[in-house]
Amino acid sequence: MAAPRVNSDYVNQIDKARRDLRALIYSKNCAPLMLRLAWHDAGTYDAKTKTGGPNGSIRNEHELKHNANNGLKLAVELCEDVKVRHPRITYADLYQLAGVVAVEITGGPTIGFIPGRKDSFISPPEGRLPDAKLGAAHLRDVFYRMGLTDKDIVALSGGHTLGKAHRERSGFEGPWTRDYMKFDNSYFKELLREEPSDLLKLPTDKALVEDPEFRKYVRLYAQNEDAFFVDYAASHKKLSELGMKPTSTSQERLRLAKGIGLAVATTAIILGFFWTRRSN
Ligand code: TBV
Repeated sequence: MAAPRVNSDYVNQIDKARRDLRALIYSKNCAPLMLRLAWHDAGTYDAKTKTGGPNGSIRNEHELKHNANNGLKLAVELCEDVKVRHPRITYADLYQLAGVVAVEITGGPTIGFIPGRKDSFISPPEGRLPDAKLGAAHLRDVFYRMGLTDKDIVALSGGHTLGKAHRERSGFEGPWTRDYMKFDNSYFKELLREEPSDLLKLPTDKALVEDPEFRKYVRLYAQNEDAFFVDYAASHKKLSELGMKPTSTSQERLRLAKGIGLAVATTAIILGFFWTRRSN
């Protein structure tokens, strides 16, 4: 499918969809689910084959049936209300915008959003998202495949500051933090706690404290929420733009055209100057 034409009308619709999403997520209390939707649409990216990624394919019936996506049909249906009101916006943009708004309205950092993602009906094979039962090596396999780094892994895992696991969806149960509708650095504080708690720790969560490279970031983010917010916003933006060619937006083409025009004009003036001097 073609990339949407990102003109002023499109940007306008994005602004309106952003407001609709704030209201929707507030009234349905579904920020964690929306963040998970954005992550699962984007987290299938394979940098080598340039397949998967934030392309709206998660709305396909068969991709929603992938094991990792249990429960996300509800999120896709909720987004459909916004899609109907702003039909030009691609599903790919809409789901990523929902993730950005979910973090914002629960108190997290502001995440830059660039529109222009293409929709696809081609779903990636099952098994590209991380398996909660595996450890550090597996997390690296999955995130390196997307072109992401150790720092991205730890920062993005901080997304578990929101929400909880549901036995009927994943087999696990319970929240990772006490105030699970607030986006903060408490996930990392809980990871480093010595005394046992009743909060959820998956094998993928434990891997972050046990691996020395991951642990450095866990300690930093537990101590310094500002550092976590800066890194989280950068990693989330990267995740949301995997496989996207930002230069294809019409605004950037316009900027490029202006730049070339200016360069040509400057050259002409300089040449003209020397030409005049020579002929005098
Ligand atoms: C839910 C673990 C954001 N994450 C969630 C569940 C599990 C995991 C529970 C699902 C349920 O029962 O409702 C088991 N999440 C993982 C693993 C995968 C996954 C291993 C791979 C399939 N998670 C995450 C990142 C981000 C999240 C990078 C966001 C940036 N996940 C997330 C939220 C919620 C879950 C906000 O994966 C709560 C949803 C790298 C809700 O409350 O409904 C940390 C990492 O995707 C594993």
